[in-house]
Amino acid sequence: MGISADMGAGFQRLRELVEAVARCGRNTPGHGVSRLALTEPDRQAREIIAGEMRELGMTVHTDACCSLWGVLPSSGKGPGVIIGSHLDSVPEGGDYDGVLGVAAGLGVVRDLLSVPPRPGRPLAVVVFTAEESSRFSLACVGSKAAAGRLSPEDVRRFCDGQGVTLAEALKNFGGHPEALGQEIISPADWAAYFELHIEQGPVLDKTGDDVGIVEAIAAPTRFMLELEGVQAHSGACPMALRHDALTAAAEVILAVEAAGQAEAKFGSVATVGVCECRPGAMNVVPGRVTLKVDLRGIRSESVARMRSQVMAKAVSVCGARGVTCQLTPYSSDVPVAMNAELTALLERICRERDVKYRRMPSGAGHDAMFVAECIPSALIFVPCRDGVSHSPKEQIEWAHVQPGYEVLREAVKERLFL
Ligand code: HGY
Ligand code: MN
Ligand code: MN
Repeated sequence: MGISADMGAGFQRLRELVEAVARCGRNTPGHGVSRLALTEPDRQAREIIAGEMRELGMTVHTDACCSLWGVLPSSGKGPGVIIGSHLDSVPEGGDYDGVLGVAAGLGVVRDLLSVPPRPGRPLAVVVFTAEESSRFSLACVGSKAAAGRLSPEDVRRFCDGQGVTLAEALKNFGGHPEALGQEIISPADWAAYFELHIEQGPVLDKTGDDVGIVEAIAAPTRFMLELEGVQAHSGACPMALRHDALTAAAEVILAVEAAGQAEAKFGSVATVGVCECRPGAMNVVPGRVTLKVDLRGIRSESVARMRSQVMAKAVSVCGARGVTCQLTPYSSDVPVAMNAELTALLERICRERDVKYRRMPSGAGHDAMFVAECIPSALIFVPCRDGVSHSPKEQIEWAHVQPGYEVLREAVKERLFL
C-alpha cells in the first residue's frame, strides 16, 4: 500500500474538519448524526467549511440553490478544477458520507498552496445542497441545479414531512429558487470535477484495495405508492370483510424485494425504505399506507423491468384486496459513465504510487452523476469498514483513506498544471 511518509498538512487538516463537522447534528450516543439538508446542523457544518475556505484565501459564495462554493483565485487563464461533495446526512447517518469528500478537497487546496508554484488555474471546492433524498425525497438537489436540471417549478413540487417545500427551505436558507437554472457549470470555466467518497458498500473492504476508480454510477428510479383500504375496528371487523392497506402493502414490499433479486445478476437493487401506516393504532385495521420505493441499477433496461414488475404486482394485489393504489413518481435518473480520460489518469497515478485499486461501479448515487453532464467527472472510492454506511456504525481507517486522498491530490495537481 503506497502510503507516503508524510501525512501532509492537508491530510491532517482533513481529519480535523471531518471531526468538527461530525459534531453538527450529532444525536445521542449510538445514533449517529442527523444533519438533514437546509437545517440548522447543515448551516453549522457549512459555517465550519466556509471558515476553512476563507482561511485558505478562497473567495466564498453560495449559488441560487444554496450550494457553497470556495474558489482559489489564480493568475492564469483557462478552465479550472472542481472538487466537491455534500455535508447533509441521512437521519442517524455516519460521520463520513459526503463530508470526507468536502474535507479532502480543502486538504488538497492546503497541500497545493504549501508547495510552490501556486495553481495556475482556478481550483474550487463545492458543497452541493441536499445530496440526500432524506428530507425532500429528491436527491442531488444542488448538483442537479448546477447542471441546469432543476427548475423553480421542480423545487415547489417537493416538500418535507412537515409540508415545507424545497423552494421555501431554499429561500429560508438564503437561496433564490426563482433564479435556478441561471448558474450552470460550464466547460469554458471548468475542465474537470473530482469527488472522493466512501464506497458505502463492502467491495474494497473485502478485497483489501485502497482505491475504487468508479466507471459508472447507478441511477435511482424513485416513487411513492399510497395504498388506501378501509379503516376498521380490529375486533369487530370480520377477516373476510377487510380491506387492510398494510397487508396489501406487505405483499407489495415483498414484490419490490423479488424484483431486486430477479435483477441482481445485472447489479440492480430494490428497496422500500419508508412504510408509513395510518392511523397506526393496534386496535385499528390500517386504512392508509405510504410506501417510498428506491430502484437502482447501472443498466437502464434492468431498472425498467423492476419498475414494471413492481407496478404490475401492486395493481393485482390491490385489485384483489379492494385497496386503491396511487403512484407519485419522484425521479427516474439514467446511469452515468465517469470520464474515461480521468479514470485512466487515476489508474496511472495508482500504478505509479503502488496503490492497490480496482475499477468498479457505484451502487450509491453521487453529485458526480450530474456534474458529469456538464464537464469530465471522476469519482474515487475509499473503503469503509464492512461496507456499512447510512448508519451510525459507518467507520473508516484513516490509513486506508490516505492513499485515495493522495491519488485525488495528484490527479487535481496534474489537471491544474496541464
Ligand atoms: O442515496 C444515495 O445513493 C446517496 O447516498 N445519496
Ligand atoms: Mn448518502
Ligand atoms: Mn454521499
